[in-house]
Amino acid sequence: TQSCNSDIPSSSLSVDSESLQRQLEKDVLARRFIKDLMGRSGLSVHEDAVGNIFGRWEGTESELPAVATGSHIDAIPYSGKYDGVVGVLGAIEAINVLRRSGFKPKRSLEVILFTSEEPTRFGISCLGRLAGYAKDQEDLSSVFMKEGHYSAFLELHIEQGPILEEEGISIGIVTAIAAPASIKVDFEGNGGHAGAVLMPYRNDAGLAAAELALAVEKHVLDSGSVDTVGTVGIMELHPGAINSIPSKSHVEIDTRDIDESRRDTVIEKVHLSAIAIAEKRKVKLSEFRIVNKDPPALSDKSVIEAMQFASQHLNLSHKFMISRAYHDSLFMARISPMGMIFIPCYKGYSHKPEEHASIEDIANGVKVLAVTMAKLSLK
Ligand code: HGY
Ligand code: MN
Ligand code: MN
Ligand code: MN
Repeated sequence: TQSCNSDIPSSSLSVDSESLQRQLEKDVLARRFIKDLMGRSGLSVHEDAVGNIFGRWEGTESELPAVATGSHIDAIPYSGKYDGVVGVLGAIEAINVLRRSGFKPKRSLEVILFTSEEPTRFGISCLGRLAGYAKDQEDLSSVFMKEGHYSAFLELHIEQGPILEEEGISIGIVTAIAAPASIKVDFEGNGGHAGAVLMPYRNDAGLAAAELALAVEKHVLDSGSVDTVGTVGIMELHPGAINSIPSKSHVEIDTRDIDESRRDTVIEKVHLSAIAIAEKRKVKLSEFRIVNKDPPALSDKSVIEAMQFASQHLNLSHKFMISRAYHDSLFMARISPMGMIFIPCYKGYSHKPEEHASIEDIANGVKVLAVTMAKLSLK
């Protein structure tokens, strides 16, 4: 049956901004807190073998694939408290909004807290889907979701860029997510005494790392597009003493682009540079490991239309845009029609303590998420 829009909650939805703001502050209590919130929202809660947490609101036709939404609550060091968290607490509040409005889901609605989206803890991002750390294979297979498991997957997230705030637009409707890749590189040299070893006799692993970092910048800038980015966020020198020539260096590189082949060209050039630098400086290139090299993801047309309907229904300004950050949605797009809802954040800041989103913008995002889920649930 076609969902008639009269079943969609009216635009006078009520978001409990007070408690949502408080929840954002309290987020540090982490998963237990989230499971407790899910329970209080009447969701039935279960956890899988890698710690993804699912809260489910059974629909009237619960045998149909559910509509899911979610994000992450883990963060990188010295960062903010909105990246990911808005998409988990906001999703639970969207369920509360629908319940308060008297909405009855046809397809079940599921809120997901994904384990370890950030690469900080385990050196690889979005662990909750692609690789598990369950105690054995049998458990791990229980983690994988099959294509069609959900009828749609949505993620509410801060933009982590300046566009919405600069243009005074309330909602970003994400059409694509850029393709991320990460590389780990190790150089080894002889090291030695910083005073006693004259320059001609050195093979300094630290300078090899420094030269590679500049090579990353050069290859990225030479890509021919401003959409290509590259970052050396980690550079470790061993033994890390002012008066000892680095005998080892460890470099971690993040490079992305909305064009996958352009990104892959950068990776190839960086690899050639690492080999050339090792030769020139007589150090050993002991590791050049591509940790991940993911394709971009496109949002699904029907989900985009539902997000656009919701923004119009709520009379909120909105624009189509791409996400240069990756998200749990990048991987969920491989098994389900995907869509992301962006809200503005302060000066576009993210992955730093100044990250901030106003509770008004968060409430707008929650309402758009609620109406989008309602529309997709009645499909
Ligand atoms: O790095 C990213 O794009 C995400 O915030 N983990
Ligand atoms: Mn992040
Ligand atoms: Mn995030
Ligand atoms: Mn290494």
